[in-house]
Formats: sequence, C-alpha cells, structure tokens
Amino acid sequence: MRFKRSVSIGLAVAGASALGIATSTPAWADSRSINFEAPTYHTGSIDGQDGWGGQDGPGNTQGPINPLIDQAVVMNSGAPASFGQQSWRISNFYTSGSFGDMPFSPNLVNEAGEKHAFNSFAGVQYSGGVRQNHFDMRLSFTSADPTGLESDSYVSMSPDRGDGARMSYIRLEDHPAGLSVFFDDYQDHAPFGAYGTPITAANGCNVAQGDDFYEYQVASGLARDKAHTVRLSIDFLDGPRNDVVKVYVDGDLVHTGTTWEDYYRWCPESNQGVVLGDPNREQSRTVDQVLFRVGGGQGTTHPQNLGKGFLIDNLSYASSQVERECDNHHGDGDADVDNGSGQHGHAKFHKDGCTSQGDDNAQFDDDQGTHHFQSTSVESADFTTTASGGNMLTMSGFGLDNGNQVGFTMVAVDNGALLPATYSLVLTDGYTFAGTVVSGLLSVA
Ligand SMILES: [Ca+2]
Ligand SMILES: [Ca+2]
Ligand SMILES: [Ca+2]
Ligand SMILES: [Ca+2]
Repeated sequence: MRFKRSVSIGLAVAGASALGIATSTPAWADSRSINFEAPTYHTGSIDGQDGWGGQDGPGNTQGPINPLIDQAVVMNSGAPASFGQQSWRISNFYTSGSFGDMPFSPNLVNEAGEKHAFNSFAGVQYSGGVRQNHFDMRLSFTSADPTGLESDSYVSMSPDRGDGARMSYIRLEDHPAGLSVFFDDYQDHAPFGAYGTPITAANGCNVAQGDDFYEYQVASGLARDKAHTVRLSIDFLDGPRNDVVKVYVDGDLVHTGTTWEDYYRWCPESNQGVVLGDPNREQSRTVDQVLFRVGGGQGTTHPQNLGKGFLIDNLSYASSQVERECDNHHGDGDADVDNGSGQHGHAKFHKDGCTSQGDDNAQFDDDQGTHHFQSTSVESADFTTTASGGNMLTMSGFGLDNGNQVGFTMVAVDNGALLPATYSLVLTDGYTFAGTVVSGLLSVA
C-alpha cells in the first residue's frame, strides 16, 4: 500500500472537544520498551536488530530498510543522561516517497484498532493477536547535532500495521530556535461520509467540504541539547469520526485530535481508487508498531545532515483494552410509534454500551408496508442526556431497507414516566420516520 499525503497547513484550531470520552487507566495488554542499549542492540544500522526492519511481508517475513537511509544505533557522547550509552540516530540525509523500505519498529503480539479495522491487504496479514481498543506510544528525542547549525532536519513517526497505512502522525523538526513537533490528523467535515452508496461515502473525502489532512504545530522552541518526550494516546472507537488521539509533549497534553480512520474509510486513494460505500471493503486500519519515515523528496536531498538528525531513545508502545464509561449504558425498544400525522410503525432495537456487540440490533417496519429496515451492523453508538433530562441513544451503522443496503441513524429518547418517548430513523436512501411511542417499551438508561 502506497499513498501520497496532502496536508493543509496552518489550521491550528483544536475544536475536538466533541471527541472527548471518559477512559479509565488502561492495563497494558502488550508492550515493547526499547532503549537501544547493549547487548540487545549493537552500533550500526538498526535493520535486522531486535525485530526492526522494513515493511511486514507474508508469513512473518520483513523487508529490508533502505541502506541509503542515514540511520544507526550510535554510542552516545554528550547526549542527555536519560539516553544511556546508546541511542538510535536518524536523519533526512536521504529521503524518499516510499514506505516499505523505511524503518519499522518490532511488532506487538496484539494489535490495536476498531472492531472492523483491516489488518491485512492482498492476502498479507500485517498485525494480529487479540485486538485491543487503545494504543499508546512514547519516545524521547533530541538533536543529534545540538552545537551545530541545523539545516532543514526532520523525521516523522506513525503508529502503523506494517505496510505504511499510518493511523496517526508526528513530525520532529530541528530549527536554530529549537525543536518543533507537528501532529497531523484526517478530518471529515459535514456533510459526513456514510456507508450505503458511492455518493453517501464520497461525503467523507470531499476537499470542497474541508475533508482533508490537517496539521498542527504542537510544540516549538524546545532546547536542542535536552531530552524531550512526545506521546500519542489513541482510543479507537468503532464507527467513523470518533477516534481520539491525545498528544503530549514533555508530559503536557498539547493537542486532542483524531486518527486517519476516515481517510481509509472514505478516500479512493486508500481503497484501490474507488469507494463504494461498502463496509466490507472500506474500513479503518489496525496498528502494532511504529513507522519512522524520512519523506519529502527523492534521493540525497539533505547531504548536509549526514550523520546528524535526531537521537531517538526510550521508545515504548503498547496496546491495551480500555473499559469505557459508556459501556454501562443500555438501550432497548419494542414499541409502536406514531408520527402525529397518520403514519405508524413498529420499532425494535437493542444496544449495550458504545462498542460493537454481537446482539446490536435496529429494526423498523412502517405500517404502510413500504419499508422494512433491518440493521446488519452498528458502527457507532452514543448515550447522552437531552436538555429536558431525557436519556438519548444515537445509533448509526448500516443495514438493509427492503433488501437494499443503506446507512442508518436511529435516535431514541427515553423521557421517563411523564412524557412519551420519541424515536426517529433516517436512512441514506432518503427514508425518514420520526414520532412518539404510543404503546410498548422504549428504555434508554
Ligand atoms: Ca539508550
Ligand atoms: Ca505489523
Ligand atoms: Ca465531508
Ligand atoms: Ca472510529
């Protein structure tokens, strides 16, 4: 898998508060900690050491790192004390538009990602184990040439499954005024992409709507001769537009954004040139390692940085399963609903928590017999409280309306004993129903 990256620069507005979600402290299910010290690591190219190499291949094979890339485990001299005897140095002496021959860190046993995220492509599995919903990576960095004048020195790093399908992105830059850190995510702006048809899906990858990669400078002016840390804490939530990435620099939360999930879900470039709105072929990706990359040109684009660049150390990353507060909520419905102007229907649904469950269900039949809707998968669910104190469940996903594949959004509000419950269903084929419960059960708690 190869793809180009287009980044819109300069929209340094966080605006991600709607993505906030309560998480408890995760218990690490699987982790790697790498300090590049002997005897595990020896000086010289990191290729082939301790599971480092190029992209994953069939049957646990691994390609080589391009030998032209200027990287090596080095003996430290004058590095921050926390970097120990040895660190890993990488520079952008040589850059390339490629992915597969860039340095990939060792694989975790257990991948992280959404329930439906893809961990393979064209018959090659890039990650596996027991899928987790959280990924955390952190590393320390400093300039490898703090007393010299920098000259356009940079390197990027991304959680990845092993083929360049990056799910997030950090870039370090070295400037005379200090080190800078950048973060990029992909954002689908309204109207949003939805499964159903190529047309509904195209709303997730429309530059005219602002759907694009966005870049944020999250730190600058960091001392070039000191150790700094950058950390990404990623919650993968099932369904579109809801993954949460927290970016920390030197321990401080400096930005909250999202992953690249909707780039993989909605953009033709990441789906063999065509998006059908088909949930079976268009989904997010998993991660189980870290890709370090020196892009931005082809060849020896920065000869002045040979043997310089950045020192990387104390790299650690982990996948884990985080229990979410949302998992305590439930919604159930089996009720007759009336839209107030003569139309009736029967609604059924069941949802436990916010992550996908085997018994998720949304179903609707209108009394006119013109529509029978049955969900096939629930992609996201959210439990909130209305202004008047009702408990609201919003479910979306895909299903069949009279046998035709559609996307759906269902909203059910339990208003307690004094007010009738309300129900609405919107399908991507244009069908909508909204009404109140006249008999039966509708419960959201
Ligand atoms: Ca070290
Ligand atoms: Ca992998
Ligand atoms: Ca959009
Ligand atoms: Ca998601």
